[in-house]
Amino acid sequence: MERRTFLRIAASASASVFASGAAAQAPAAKPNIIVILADDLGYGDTGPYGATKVKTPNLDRLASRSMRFTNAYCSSATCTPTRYSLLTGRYAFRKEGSGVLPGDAPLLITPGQPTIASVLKGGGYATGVVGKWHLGLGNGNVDWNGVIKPGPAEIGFDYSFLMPATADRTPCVYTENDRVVGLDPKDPITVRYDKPIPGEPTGADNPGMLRWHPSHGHDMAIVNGISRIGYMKGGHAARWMDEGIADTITRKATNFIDAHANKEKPFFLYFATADIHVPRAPNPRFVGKSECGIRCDAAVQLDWSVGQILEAIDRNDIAANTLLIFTSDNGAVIDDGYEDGAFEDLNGHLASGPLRGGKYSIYEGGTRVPFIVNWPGRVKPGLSEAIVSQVDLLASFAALAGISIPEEAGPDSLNHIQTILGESNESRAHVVEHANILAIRQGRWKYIPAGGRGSGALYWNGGTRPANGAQELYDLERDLGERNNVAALHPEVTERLTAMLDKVVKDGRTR
Ligand code: NG6
Ligand code: CA
Repeated sequence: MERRTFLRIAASASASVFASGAAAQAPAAKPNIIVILADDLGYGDTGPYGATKVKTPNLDRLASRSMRFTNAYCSSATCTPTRYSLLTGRYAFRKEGSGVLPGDAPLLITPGQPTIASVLKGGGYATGVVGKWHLGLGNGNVDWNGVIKPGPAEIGFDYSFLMPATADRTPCVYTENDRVVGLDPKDPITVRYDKPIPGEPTGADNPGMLRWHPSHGHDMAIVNGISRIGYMKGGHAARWMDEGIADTITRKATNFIDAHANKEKPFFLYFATADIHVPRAPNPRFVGKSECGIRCDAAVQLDWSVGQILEAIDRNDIAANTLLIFTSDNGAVIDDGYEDGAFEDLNGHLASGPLRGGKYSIYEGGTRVPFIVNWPGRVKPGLSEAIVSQVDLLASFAALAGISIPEEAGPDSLNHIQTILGESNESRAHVVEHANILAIRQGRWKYIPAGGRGSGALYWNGGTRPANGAQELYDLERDLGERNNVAALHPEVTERLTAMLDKVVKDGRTR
């Protein structure tokens, strides 16, 4: 047996020993772990997943040295629920109120509920989160001028630098470790979502002040000539410049790597980019750098951010000891509320690649996402068609680092670390897809039950589904684009998958 093969088998054997909770026999590998979570990046938006009109050289280089997955899922077709599931290892459909949150929502994850951050921290990691949060902060009624708690610190992060909600929601400021950055106390911040703040211009009343007009919603507070969701007053010195967001948060992320590389503790960094979510206002140095408009220019900027992370890894010489995963929080959307030309400038670019639908949609384009796993020396470059899910990261990272997790942790998080590292082709037994209805994928089959609320205006690429639609069954091996509903031909399969989905829902957990 080759030495490398032996080492790999030995390493994975010890990982599963730890996962099963047996006595420690050898020190577990505790690599640094970096998760880069892009926002609204579609399955087909990058070079490694077939894009040609947008060049992503850093992701191409990364992918050429990584395991690239073609059947990887986020939990949900929007942001908040996916982030909840990723961090807690619990399907968000189980959590009431885990839909897209307003910017003044309280913290969605209960302090004490295990998260990837708290589990790894408990296992000796230094933990940090940088970028888009969108999981709520505080207990309701946040005072943005004081200490904002509970937040990331209460669920396991030693360090945080956040955009509290989304780029298109107020407050348009950063927080660092529980406080707004750069706030002038003489210009305090007020945020509200229920009604306008007297004296503050809104997009609805001042279209002449806007760079782009909203196409849906987004007609409240005006910040940098862009009207947002939510109202805001004050905090002028602290407000972000949209064109500088990628620079700012990428620098905070690489600062975290520089500060924690090669220290006694390994580190976990969760870097959540604002790209390529609306409003798409990339730095001028990226404008016009793609052949598919402003949305793709934002993808070029995202690729730059990834390149900066790779450079920080190289500069600190930690590649051999760093597991890096690049993925997205939901599928692609073209018009997500602003008339920014994204649709007009598509130029044939297929944001969802070969998949049907996109963000918000129950079809594959909603939740099947890029997933690139890099760990030089440990993860072999290649392609994996195994079904994997972000919800498994908690249990899988814990197993990798030799940390046993309590029974109640990550109720839907299964240890699939060997598949994630490309050492096994074993798929997750099934995966639930969550949009305005739940669907289930098992092996080649994708089943969407009858019913559901239906979906409307923002849907594209065949993503629309009528309210109370008929049941749908697709054979993804033959019909990746979900064009031929074969439910009527395979009643035994629809029955089996109906029962399977019911059980996942009723049991309250899958682990
Ligand atoms: C929707 C917004 C959309 C986007 C989304 C959240 C409207 C009409 N649409 O409600 O623009 O902000 O919420 O996106 O307001 S996510 O990626 O954070 O889930
Ligand atoms: Ca998103």
